[in-house]
Amino acid sequence: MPAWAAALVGLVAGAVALGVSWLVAGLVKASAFPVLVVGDSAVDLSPSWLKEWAIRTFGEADKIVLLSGVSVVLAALAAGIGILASRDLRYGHAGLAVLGAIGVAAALTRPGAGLADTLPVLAGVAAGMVALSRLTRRALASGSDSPRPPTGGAPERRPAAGAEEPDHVLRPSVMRAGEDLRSFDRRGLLTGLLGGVAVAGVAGAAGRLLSGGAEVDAARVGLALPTPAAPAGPVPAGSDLKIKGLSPFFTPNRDFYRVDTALIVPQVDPGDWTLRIHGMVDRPIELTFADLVKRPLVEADVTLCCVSNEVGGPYVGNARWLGARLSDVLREAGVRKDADMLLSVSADGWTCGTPLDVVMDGRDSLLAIAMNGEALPVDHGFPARQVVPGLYGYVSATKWVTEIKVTRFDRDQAYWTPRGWAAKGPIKTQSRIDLPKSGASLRPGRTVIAGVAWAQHKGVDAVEVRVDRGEWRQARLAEAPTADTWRQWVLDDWDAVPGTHTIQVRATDATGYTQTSEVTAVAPDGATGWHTVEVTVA
Ligand SMILES: Nc1nc2c(c(=O)[nH]1)N[C@H]1C(S)=C(S)[C@@H](COP(=O)(O)O)O[C@H]1N2
Ligand SMILES: [Mo]
Repeated sequence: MPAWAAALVGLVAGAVALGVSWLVAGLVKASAFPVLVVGDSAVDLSPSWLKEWAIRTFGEADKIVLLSGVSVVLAALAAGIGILASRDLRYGHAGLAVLGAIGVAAALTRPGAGLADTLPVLAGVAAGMVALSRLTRRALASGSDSPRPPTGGAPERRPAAGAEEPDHVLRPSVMRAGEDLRSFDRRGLLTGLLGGVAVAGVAGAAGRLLSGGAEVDAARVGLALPTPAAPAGPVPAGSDLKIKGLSPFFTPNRDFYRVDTALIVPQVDPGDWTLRIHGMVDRPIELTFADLVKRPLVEADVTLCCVSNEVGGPYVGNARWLGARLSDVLREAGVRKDADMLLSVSADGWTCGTPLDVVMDGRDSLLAIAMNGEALPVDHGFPARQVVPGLYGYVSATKWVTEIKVTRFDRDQAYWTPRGWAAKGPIKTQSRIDLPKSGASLRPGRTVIAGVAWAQHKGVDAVEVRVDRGEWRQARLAEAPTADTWRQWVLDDWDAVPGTHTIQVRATDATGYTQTSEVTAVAPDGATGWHTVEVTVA
């Protein structure tokens, strides 16, 4: 069999393996799909610098890039396995077994994994082996089934040298396969490959249907949001300056940044969801979604921010959240005096460590079920997530939260802590220039400079702007309903003259602290420095 055909056999056998494992993953647990499990493990095992580089370079496309990379590697391996199998089927099977072993190891080391999580890999490898042997045999079918070519006959039948071979023309199956590919059956291979692709496609599609995304979407859309017991106060009229190009006061859900370690978003049915609160408490609690929704719900406007947000970066957004007060639920459970940390766990096993004193100090720390007037989008934690004003997301904002263990920082560690991030993550006062955009070409004359600034739970008191390292000038601040949200700001009388210009911003919070000019990296506890943009005026 020529190498290209063997490689195709490998690719299709690989597709069958993945299709069948997707089907079985749909039956057992969608997140057990081997490609995702291996991708998840790769994310967890890769060093922090690599993860930071990936987030910096690919931004929110990092997951797509990772999965594409895994797919390319898998395709290359499958093609190689096909070539091995064409030499000796046992080599091909051994190759599949090695991939399967990697998949099983990855599946078993995921948080909360059980033996059932290995079924998709095992089924996929078995299906891949069957497909590989059948396709390889099919491709060689005419070689074994059709009459032997004359030159392959027994010595006594071999014609004398130079003699004609009259029966050659009577053997169409040999002609069909071509002179140099005597035992290779193109048509057998083609029908086999098509059959394999069909099996892979049907199994994969069934797996997709079974993995439950559709049901969860339906449950989400059908959810009636209760009226809040404590509605948010009216948003002051001047909170949104409505300047084109400036971040709106409320970030629409579809534009809200997304950061998490989930390669596929956990699909959690609110009918099955529970939240278990245990650990250093007097009375462990288990809440159903119905229990949560029945509680008096609070509305709060809170600006969420990621510790990985570079100065001037996009990982910050403001929303109106609706949820139950986390402190009330914890008080019912009876938190012990010596506890100082909440270790929350998501449906997919991610963990987050939140300082208990911050949650209990009276701020609007929520178990949120809605965002900007609709049920939480699945990407943002449906059916329930934490929101704590003033803490970076990695230490506070657990999405798809299913468990809260009351514990101590000296006893437990959350996901990011051993990976080089600070155990506690209060948000640093920051400001960003939205207008003009960095690198913009502007006309001379009066030009609007505008942006947002945040110092959650402290409040932004002042924003200053300077051009070409000249005098700092006070920007005009928009209103903000509470200290927990960002504030828009604007300086609308900059007289832009031709040339290149550097615009910088810095905020001062209500504690009197002014942003430092010192530039630090996002790790371990958030970037510092002044956002700086360069523009050209001509
Ligand atoms: N389950 C889960 N929740 C999570 C994370 C995660 O990886 N998994 N990432 C956190 C981080 S780092 C941030 S910044 C916020 C982002 O929330 P968003 O995606 O809704 O903007 O979610 C937090 N909650
Ligand atoms: Mo984050």
